[in-house]
Amino acid sequence: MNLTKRFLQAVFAVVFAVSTLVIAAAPASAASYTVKMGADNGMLVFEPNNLEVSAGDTVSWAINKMPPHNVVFDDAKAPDAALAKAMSNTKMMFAAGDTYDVTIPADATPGTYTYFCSPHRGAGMIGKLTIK
Ligand SMILES: [Cu+2]
Repeated sequence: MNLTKRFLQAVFAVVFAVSTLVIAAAPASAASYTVKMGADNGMLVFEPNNLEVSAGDTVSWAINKMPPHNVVFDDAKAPDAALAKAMSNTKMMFAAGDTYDVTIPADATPGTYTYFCSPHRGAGMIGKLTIK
């Protein structure tokens, strides 16, 4: 076997190994969503305030306008109270661009989970996350 052929075989092996890793790291169906906290016009809302997601998807709540904000799921009304608690971030977020990310677990109980921003709940800063 000449050296060129051996080299090409080695290159092919590396390319195959890397592409396998990339495929394993990024399931084809997973999607990413961003929810703005505070609309561009300064309204105290989540935008969008209604989102439908699947297991494996990631939702990123991002500080946009009128902070502080947080993301608190209403566990009393949730299809799965433990998941609602796990997805909550009661800590206040202040800085523009700060994000809070949640990846929907594979064993998530489907249904609609309602959440709110605790300082702005009364102003209507409420959102819905529906897990399919
Ligand atoms: Cu808020």
